[in-house]
Amino acid sequence: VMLLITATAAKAQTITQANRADWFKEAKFGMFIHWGLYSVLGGTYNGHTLPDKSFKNGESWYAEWIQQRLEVPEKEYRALVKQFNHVNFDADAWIKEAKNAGMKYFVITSKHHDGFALWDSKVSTYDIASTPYKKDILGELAKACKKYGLKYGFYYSHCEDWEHPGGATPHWTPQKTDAQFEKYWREKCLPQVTELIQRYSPDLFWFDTWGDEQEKIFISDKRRDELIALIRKQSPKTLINGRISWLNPGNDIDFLEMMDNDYPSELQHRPWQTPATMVHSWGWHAKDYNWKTAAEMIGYLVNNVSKGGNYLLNIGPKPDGTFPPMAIRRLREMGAWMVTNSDAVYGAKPLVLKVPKEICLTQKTINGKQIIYASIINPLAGNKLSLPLDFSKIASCSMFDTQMPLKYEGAASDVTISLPENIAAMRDEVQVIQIEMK
Ligand code: FUL
Repeated sequence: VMLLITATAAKAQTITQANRADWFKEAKFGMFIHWGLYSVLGGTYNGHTLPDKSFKNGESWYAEWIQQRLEVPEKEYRALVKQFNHVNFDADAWIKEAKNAGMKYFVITSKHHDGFALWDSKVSTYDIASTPYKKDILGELAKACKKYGLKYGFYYSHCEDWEHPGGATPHWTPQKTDAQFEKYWREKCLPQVTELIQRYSPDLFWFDTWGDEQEKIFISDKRRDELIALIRKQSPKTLINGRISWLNPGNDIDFLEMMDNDYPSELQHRPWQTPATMVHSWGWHAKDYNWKTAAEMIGYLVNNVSKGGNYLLNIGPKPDGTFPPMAIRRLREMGAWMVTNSDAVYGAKPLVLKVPKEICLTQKTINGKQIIYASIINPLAGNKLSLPLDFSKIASCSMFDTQMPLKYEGAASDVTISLPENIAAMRDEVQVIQIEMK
């Protein structure tokens, strides 16, 4: 027993700033969920539908912003609590879809900007316990993540909170004073973050700011550090994202959060991820039919991995608690691609060479030999793939999934691989070329 205790203690002590994010760097692909009262409205209120685009005049018009964008009176929005009754919610089914798609972690909105808590919160009655549904959604998901081996994290809107009288609100609304915000911070934000840690022991916190004027005031470095310290003290394993302070994340965060749907074309020197949507909105918008294809999304995933980052792909579940069929089809298609091609993703490191952006390069070493994966994420003009590699060092080239050998020719730093004749017609699939070095 003593040994066990010591071993556990030793394990707990070994978590450091340097290694805390190790799992995250390997995970590459995660599922993001936006689910809350806004999902009940699905983008339409009182006969008005939000434009099915994410931005209008440079501002976000996402479905989860409906309360503010369509100016739903507070009383009416709050009454949605009584309609939150997702009878078909099945945590196991969600996480199984994530797992089969090849995802290694799962992040859900524990509280979005509207301020509604998706768990039974002791510091607010604006929570799941007040709904007819009542069940411990976050607990069931935690259990399912454990079962399927996924890491588990929470989005928590720590700056915007449209329910608490002191929480930040959008910049076009009257602003709170710092003293009011301080009250929100002490009464709701910090206690709720503590609740989430104590009840669910999350592997990750996804905080959210986007550089508004009021954020500069409300999320001061002091408050940022206070929140970080609170988490570190109670749960050293828990990762914290860069959006805890868009303007000044500081050095104590664990990974950078890119802008929404932003895919960098260069290697980043800290762990990072892109939060991305399958459509335009994050929360359910019944009329948002901007579904990206599975191939497009695989392309984003592969792009990010080749630049050292992750891809956190969002689904907005429907009001009955199920995923939209369009999302399920895409997840399964991505999963099917992963079955034959995931070697280019998992355990692979970026390879930095000067190549067109259609080509994403990763590499790994197997039995002492370097294997390069060149994923073609957008159709090339012809069937020739040119890479700045040394011809004399190449042992073989092939289509990765079928292992079909490919001819190649070239010189010291310029190799041309002949791909199948009509590969350019393959518009809806990401093809992986494998290059084995000597
Ligand atoms: C943004 C939020 O305002 C959106 O509603 C969404 O949660 C996205 C992931 O981050 O900043």
